[in-house]
Formats: sequence, structure tokens, C-alpha cells
Amino acid sequence: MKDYNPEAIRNITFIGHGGSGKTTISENILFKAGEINRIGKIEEGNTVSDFNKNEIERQISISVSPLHVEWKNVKINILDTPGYSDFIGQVISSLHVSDMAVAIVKSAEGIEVGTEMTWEYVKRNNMPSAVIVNKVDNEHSKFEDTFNSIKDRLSSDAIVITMPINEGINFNSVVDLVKMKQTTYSDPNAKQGKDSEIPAEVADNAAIMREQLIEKIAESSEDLMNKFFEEGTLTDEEIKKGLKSAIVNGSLVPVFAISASKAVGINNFLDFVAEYFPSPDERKPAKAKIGDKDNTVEVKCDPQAEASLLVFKSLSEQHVGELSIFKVYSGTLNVGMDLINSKNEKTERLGQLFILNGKNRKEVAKLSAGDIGAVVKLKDTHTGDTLSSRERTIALHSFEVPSPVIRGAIQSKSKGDEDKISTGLHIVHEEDPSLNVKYDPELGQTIVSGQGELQLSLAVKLLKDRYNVDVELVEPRIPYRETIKGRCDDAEYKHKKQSGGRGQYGHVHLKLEPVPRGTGFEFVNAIVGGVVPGRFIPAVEKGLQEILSKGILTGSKVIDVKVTLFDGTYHNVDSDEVSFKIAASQAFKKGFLASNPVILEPIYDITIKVPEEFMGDVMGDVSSRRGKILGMDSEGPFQVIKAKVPLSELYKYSTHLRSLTSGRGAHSRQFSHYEEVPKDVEQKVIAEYQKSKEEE
Ligand SMILES: Nc1nc2c(ncn2[C@@H]2O[C@H](COP(=O)(O)OP(=O)(O)OP(=O)(O)O)[C@@H](O)[C@H]2O)c(=O)[nH]1
Ligand SMILES: [Mg+2]
Repeated sequence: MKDYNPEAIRNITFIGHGGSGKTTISENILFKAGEINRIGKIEEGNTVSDFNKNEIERQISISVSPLHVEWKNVKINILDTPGYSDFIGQVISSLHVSDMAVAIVKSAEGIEVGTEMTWEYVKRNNMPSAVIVNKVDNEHSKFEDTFNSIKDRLSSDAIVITMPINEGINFNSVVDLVKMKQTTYSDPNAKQGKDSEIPAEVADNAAIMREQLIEKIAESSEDLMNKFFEEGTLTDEEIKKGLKSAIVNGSLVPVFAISASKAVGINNFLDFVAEYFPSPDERKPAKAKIGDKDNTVEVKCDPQAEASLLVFKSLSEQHVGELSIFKVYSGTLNVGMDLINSKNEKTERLGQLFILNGKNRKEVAKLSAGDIGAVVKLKDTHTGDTLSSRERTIALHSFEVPSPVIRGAIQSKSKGDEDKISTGLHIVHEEDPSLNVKYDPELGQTIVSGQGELQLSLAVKLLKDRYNVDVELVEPRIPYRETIKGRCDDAEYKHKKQSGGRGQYGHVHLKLEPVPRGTGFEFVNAIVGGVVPGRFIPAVEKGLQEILSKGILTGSKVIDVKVTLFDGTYHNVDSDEVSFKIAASQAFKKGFLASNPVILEPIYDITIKVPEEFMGDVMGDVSSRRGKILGMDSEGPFQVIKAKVPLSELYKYSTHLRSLTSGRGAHSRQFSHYEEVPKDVEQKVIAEYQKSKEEE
């Protein structure tokens, strides 16, 4: 491939509900542009994008695929993202490096939840965007209705660019309202459609739609608006320029009618992309930080400037190897170039540069600002990191990683696999940073968390497939806490042992009192007259701290108690630190049990977003999870419910919410506070702990 300057590059991300046709459209684009000779099919498991074993087995995309074609001297980079909501993290990172979001919706079904959810990111970031109405060959295709719901639910700035002539099973031609031509695609395996005059029966409708397009273009700028009022129309040149700038500034969202499986409308779309979609240098400059300073600088998409790139994806595939995929933000990358990772200041050498079409990689000598490429996985560089030149080391603003909505604990079926588990899960995290892995020392479990059950189970599957480690995903333990509600004025324990040689002797009196939530542990030394010598006081405190960290009823930490050491005795020869530690912890145990002990559980703040019609069901379900509803708010067609729910009731909640709301509900969560568990739950928790102790 040749060198492409920024103005000859287009970066687009395909987003949309699962199964809307993103991968099939991508495959057709690769074929039309001559990158492949045969159109692969999802059903046959041979598309360029979905090459991974799990993708072929499940017939869905799981990992974002970077693709590229050349069309009319423009290099179009396409990021084909997964529609399944577990993988939304990859959609967010792909959109971050793209200049245009293209949502694919199904013509019969209209806007589905996956499209709605990813579109939120497009709106929030004011990204230029377009919509493809796909599957217009479906017998129930409703292009007009779908277009109206795009205007309603995605963007009121949507405007038709290509309209179907004969939608339904015979769909084979569109009217292109920019070219004012009909294009007919009679053979899916032909590289091109055939342009002709617009047929008389649709001419009136086409004229009306064209008029709407021109008006919309005029609305986007005051100059054009004045011109339009004076002359009643715009010249071709004005339409061209106006259309382009309206798309860049987000005031016009072009809509295309396509059938991917019949390859109808693809060429019109590509022509439009090359001509009107923004190039990376037409977008606002990216933002970055210099050094450890807080001030933000702008990074212009300029091939002459110092080089910088952002890694937005890592790929690790058997037979393909490990790759870091990046976008060049400034400068020009050359083979052999050394760049600095701004996070750890390590130098990384770009040994070879690649451009990708799925798993197929092509070596290139150069990549200029605005382009997307890959290198063999860099040792000290991770997804989200910036590499830049020594002369101007910057950290580009990276994408947000969605916070987890589901957690599971990894349980190994055999001992000694810890290293493999940790390496394997680390790779999964690199590939998709929205999957987190953490060993929780308090729970003694490795916790994986992420966006959905499928994402977690695929991580487990990778451990089996690649490392032959059998693990199970189980419900994580709950980090309970213990505390007291009452007080004990005198908890006494004497530790005394006489067995040959030197004995052991330690004796303390403690007072236990509850303190307000969040205070933690307070220790007061109220010994007078040296009845417990000063040198043993730290041992007493240490003994208390140890028992507090182990807990008494459930093996959970004890919090919010004040312990006063007010009396005791010692022995000149036999007393030592160990004896006082034991005495303190035993005295505490006695005092704790006598002070009305209770178990506390973590309560989470959750925010649930659902369409109005599911409100009743969702609220009922929250109540059945011991949740307390705090309030409700409406947000467009959605209701937002805020509630406090115990963590123990939230296991797999995201899956449950999805099934309760036909996939249209989502939630986020955040730790709030600790609260006393109800008595029936307390008994259950204590019994479970006793049982697990006996098993050990
Ligand atoms: N009839 C018809 N079927 C289509 C069309 N485009 C795609 N399909 C079929 O729809 C199914 C889903 O297509 P994909 O290309 O995998 O959709 P996707 O959006 O990439 O799906 P995910 O990546 O899993 O979100 C496949 O069975 C395709 O053959 C179309 O235009 N018409
Ligand atoms: Mg796909």
C-alpha cells in the first residue's frame, strides 16, 4: 500500500446491536474494494473479521477487528466492533480513536437496545456519525418507519442519503440523493452496481427527499441559509462543501439503505465515505498531558510533527501472535523508530509496522498521523498507553473503561495452577481492559469482574483452551464485617502456662465499647502504676489487632470498637510479649461475645436505567433483593432508579436485569456503606462459616 496523508484517511467504527450486520457489511466492503476475492459468510465461519475460534463457534463478533480498504484513493480504516453488550469496552475504545461512528440498524426491527447503548457514547462525545439501515432485503423491511425511529431515538439530524427503491426480498436498487442517480445491484458478486436515471415512479419522492437534504445542509450554516432563502436552492459546489462541514460538526447524520447479504448500496456508501466523511485532520485536535504536569496540550494531526500514538487494543491469538494496535495521533512512524512510553518512560522500538485485515497482516514502511496500524506486542506497553518521541513526551487522553457490573471468583480444580491462571487472565485483561482480575487477600479468592457473564466465561474458557487449566467461576465471598452494639466493662483473661523451664504469664482486663461507623479501631492504654509494664503494651495492642483482622463470628474483620486496657498483672520471670498477645486476644473474644455482636454487610448504591414499561417489574425485583429504592427520575424514554442493595443480593444481577427487560435495562454500582444484616441472614452467614471451617 502507498503512503497516506491524513486528508486521504477515514477512520470509522461500526457499532450496533448484535447481529445487525456489521461484520457482513465489512466483508462486502473488503470484497468490493478488492482486498478479498470471495465474500465470506457468518454462517460458514469464514469472514475476515470473525476469525477467532469462539467467534466462529458462536457466530458473533467478540473482538474488535481492524480492517482497511482503499477506495477512490482514500484509505478507509474500519473498526468492526462486537454488538454483544459484554464487549462494550471495545466499542468505547474503538470510537475513541475513530473520526466517525456508523451505527448499523436492522430495517425490520428498528433501533434495538445495543444500538441505543453504544450511541450514548457517540452523543456524549459529540462524534460525527452516520447510520446504515441494513437488511433492507428482509421481507418485513420498513425503511421509512426505521428512518423515523432513527430521527426519534438516535438523532433528529438524521437525513436520508440513499433510499431503497424496491425494499423487501427483491431489493436491488437505491436512489442516491447526492448523485441523483439510481444504482442497481443485480449481482452480489459484481464489484459495482449500475448507475441509471431515477425511474419515473420514484422521481417525485426522490425530489422531495433531495429537497429535505438541501434544506438540512442549508440549516447547518448561516451563509448557506441566507443563500438558500434568496435563491431557493444551493449550487452543487455549495451542497458538497456544506454537506462535508455539516457532517464534521455533527449537525447532519447521513442515513444509507443497504443489504449486506445482497451487497446492495455498498458502493454508494463507500463513495460517500471517501467524499464526505471527515478525515482525521478535520477533527478537533486530540488532547494530551505533557510530563507530570496537569496542563493539557493539543496534538494536531500533522505528519510533520513529533510522533505520538495511542494503543487502543491488544490482540493475542494462536497462529497470529500478539499485537498492539494503535492510532497514530501525530508525526510519521517509520520502521526502527524508538518511542518512549510516557507511563513508565521505557523506550520501545517499532521493529516492524503492520496494517491489518482481521488476522492478515501486511508490512508497511511508514504510517502517518491519523492512520491505524499494529506492531508486535511491545514488552512494556499496554492498552491505553501513549508512545511518543523523546523530544516531546506526552500522554494522550485515553478512553474510559466501563466499571464492572458483574463479578465472579475463580476456583481452581487442582492446586498449583496459580501462575498459569494469573498469566492467562492477564492476557485477557490486556485484550479487553474492561475485564479486571484481582486477587483479594481478604476473601482469599481471585476475583474477575467485567461487563457480563459471557465475557467472564470466555476468560475461563481461554484458561482451559490455552493453558489447560480447569477452573470454575463461583460466587465470590462477601466481605462481611463484625462489630458490637453493646459494651463490656470488664473482659478478663489470664494466660498462664507452667511446663518445665520458663513459663508464660500475661493477664489483662479490657473494656469494649462501640464507636460510630467508620471510626475503625481505637486502643486506649489506661494502665496506672505499671500493673502491666509499658514494654508489654505494644504486644497487647498487636494481639488485639490480630484478632480484629481475623474476626470471631464469621472470620471477617472487626470494625468500629474502642478497647481500653485498664488493668492486669504480670510475672517477673514468665511474662513476655507472646503471653500478653494471647491474653489480649482471648480477653477481647470474651468481651466481644458479651457486647451484643452483630454482622455488617456491604451495601451498594445502584443506578438502574430501564424503559418505562419495565419499571414495575424492576422495582419489585429490587425490593425482593432487600433493596431500598431511593428515588426515580426520567431520562428521555428511560426511567432511572436509584437504590441501595446489599452486595450479597447482586450476584449475576446484570444478567437477571437483562432478561427482565428484554435486554434494555442496564445498571451501574458503587460501594456505599456497611449495614447490619437481618437476623435470619446473620444465622445463615454464621452457619456457612462454621461449616467451611469444619471442612478445612
Ligand atoms: N437477510 C440479511 N441477512 C443479513 C444481512 N446482513 C447480515 N445478515 C445476517 O445477519 C446475521 C448477523 O450478521 P453479522 O454480520 O454477524 O452481524 P454483526 O452486526 O457483525 O453481529 P455481531 O458482531 O455479533 O454484533 C448473519 O446471519 C448474517 O448473514 C442482510 O443485509 N440481509
Ligand atoms: Mg460482527
